[in-house]
Amino acid sequence: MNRFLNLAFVLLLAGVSYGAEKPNIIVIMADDLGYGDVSCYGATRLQTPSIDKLAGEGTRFTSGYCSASTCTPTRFSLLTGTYAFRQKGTGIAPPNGPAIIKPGTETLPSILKRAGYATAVIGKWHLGLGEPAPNWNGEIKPGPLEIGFDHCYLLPTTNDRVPQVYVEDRSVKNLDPLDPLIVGDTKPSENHPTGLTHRQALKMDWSHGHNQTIHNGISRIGFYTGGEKARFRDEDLADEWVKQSNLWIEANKERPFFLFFASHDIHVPRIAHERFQGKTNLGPRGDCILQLDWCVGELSNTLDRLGLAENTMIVFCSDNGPVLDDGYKDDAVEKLGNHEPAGPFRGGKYSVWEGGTRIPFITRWKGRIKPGVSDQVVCTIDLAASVAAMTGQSIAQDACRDSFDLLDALLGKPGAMGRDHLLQQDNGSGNFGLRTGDWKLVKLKQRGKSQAVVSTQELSGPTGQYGLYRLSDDPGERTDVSTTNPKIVDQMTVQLEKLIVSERSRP
Ligand code: NG6
Ligand code: CA
Repeated sequence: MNRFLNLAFVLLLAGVSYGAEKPNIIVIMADDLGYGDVSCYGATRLQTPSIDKLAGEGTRFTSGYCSASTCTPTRFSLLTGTYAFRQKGTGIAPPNGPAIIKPGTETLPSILKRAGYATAVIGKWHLGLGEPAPNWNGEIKPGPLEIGFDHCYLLPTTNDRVPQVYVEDRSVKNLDPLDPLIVGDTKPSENHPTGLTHRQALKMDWSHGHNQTIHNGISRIGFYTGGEKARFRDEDLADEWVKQSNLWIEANKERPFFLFFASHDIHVPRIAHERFQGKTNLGPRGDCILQLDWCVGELSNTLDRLGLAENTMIVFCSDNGPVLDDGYKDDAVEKLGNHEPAGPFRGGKYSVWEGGTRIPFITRWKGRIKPGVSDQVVCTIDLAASVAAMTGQSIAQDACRDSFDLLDALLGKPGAMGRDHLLQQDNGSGNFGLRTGDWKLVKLKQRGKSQAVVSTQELSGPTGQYGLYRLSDDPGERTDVSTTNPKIVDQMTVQLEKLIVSERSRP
């Protein structure tokens, strides 16, 4: 008895709780990848064998969501477990934007770190760095290392924004102090070449925005000079992140690890490595999907090689729905043909229609998740509470305020329930979607027409501020049934407004 008590005491001190499981966790988040962009979700114009293999070995969700239809708010919610609209300044982050997630915030990585995990983010960050701005030539802080990651290897924002350098832990990699990196939003000198002044020489022309500093033949959002030795080629991003991920996994294979692999594919500018260029008939957008699939295959191979596949849970997802023309002339519209980036859903990036946030969502844990398909509603925002439950960690009441413990549903357990409701937001305009069971309410406060081309279909309605759709009959949200279902509209409007003004929704 005494020996048992001693053992229990030792386990308690070591933070081990009974029933807790600590598999490695890899979250692979694609960028701007739509529900219909991969073959296991219905794409026929290209094949994504590695993503399909994950789906075949795990649970493929047909109602898997990200929280928002743009990048920054989805990533904010993934990491904090809180709806982004609850915090100001969580819209698309600019090149010199400060760290949006404040040090001390409970996050997915901080929970896992407490559970004894090694934690890293490799890939696109887009959640701001530094305070009040990133110190490109010195220590870049706060950043991922202040909110629970042990290691980071980042593209600071998006690759259509300046600068094209890696931030490794707290500094710009390979920066020569004699050639400082200067990033700004005003033109550095009269003769600084831009996408406007040197348009003829660009290797990929812009269609809207994206006409400032040129690097690697592509003009971007924002201006920069210097840091020449630190700059990368767009073509090499995916390879570098796979290489860095493999190194990090190998170095941390003896303990539980959490890797957030944040791919830049298939965000603009869509410049895949030369070996993928022209390999689909969908243009660069399709080629980048192949590159993304290759990354997934490489990471899976690494797990197999190291004998970790049965001890690693992979979550594959996207940060928002698809867009065709997002600022560069890359033939995404012209070569689309019958490819349906959002699958059967309406809208895409920037919208609160299903296409904005319903995404490919796959969980795989070999030997633990029984292969299958689930129609339960799950969201990237739920990973924080779910992995806390899995690893036996408790979360303070005021943290991860909208994250639900959906562990059983995420593990594909038969009969396990997903969410009964989910709020969907855009970049923060005040438009919302609310899915409750089979019903979807949209609140359209703003209807500005953006220059981005999200779909080749022109759909109208609803006529009022609110629209109601029944997803089982009408997954494409074509027919507004609000006038024939006034009670449901009333109930859901009250539910939506409550969710918006309340501080939290986590049970
Ligand atoms: C928009 C950009 C778009 C893309 C988006 C962020 C223009 C005209 N458009 O402002 O190209 O970068 O921001 O995308 O500049 S996200 O996936 O990171 O949210
Ligand atoms: Ca995105």
